[in-house]
Amino acid sequence: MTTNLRTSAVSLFINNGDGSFRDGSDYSVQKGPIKVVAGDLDGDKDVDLAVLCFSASAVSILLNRGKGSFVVASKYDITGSPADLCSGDFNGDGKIDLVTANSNSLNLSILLNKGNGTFAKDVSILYLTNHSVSCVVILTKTQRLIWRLLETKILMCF
Ligand SMILES: [Ca+2]
Ligand SMILES: [Ca+2]
Repeated sequence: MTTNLRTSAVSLFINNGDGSFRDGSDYSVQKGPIKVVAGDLDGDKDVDLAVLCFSASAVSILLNRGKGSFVVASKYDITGSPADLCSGDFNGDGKIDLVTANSNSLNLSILLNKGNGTFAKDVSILYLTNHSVSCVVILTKTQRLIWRLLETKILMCF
């Protein structure tokens, strides 16, 4: 998968199994895609994709339809110029959630997975110090650190 920053598209290249790849299939997302995270977002045991689109301040969700094809299923607007995207199960319900680091608004946005590939939008925001947030890292084995920090409103600085 490549993100094509100056466009509104990502390109998927399927591995032939010998180190070569089939020609890419393009998928339209929001403007300025910069990062992709992979994981089973809808619980059907195949790998789906979440794409961070910097210029549009949005996350696009691509659900796997099998045999290397995807459908752009939904998008979520994020305030504050999201600069990074990570995944993890932040509330411990077994469903992969998403978090963005927002470089202009100095916070994180959490998208909680409902289990079918749709997300509760911006349900929790952690306000940080006066430093710009450029990346997020999941620090614990349980992947619950950020969620605990949100509940206790501890300030973090990256
Ligand atoms: Ca899936
Ligand atoms: Ca979860």
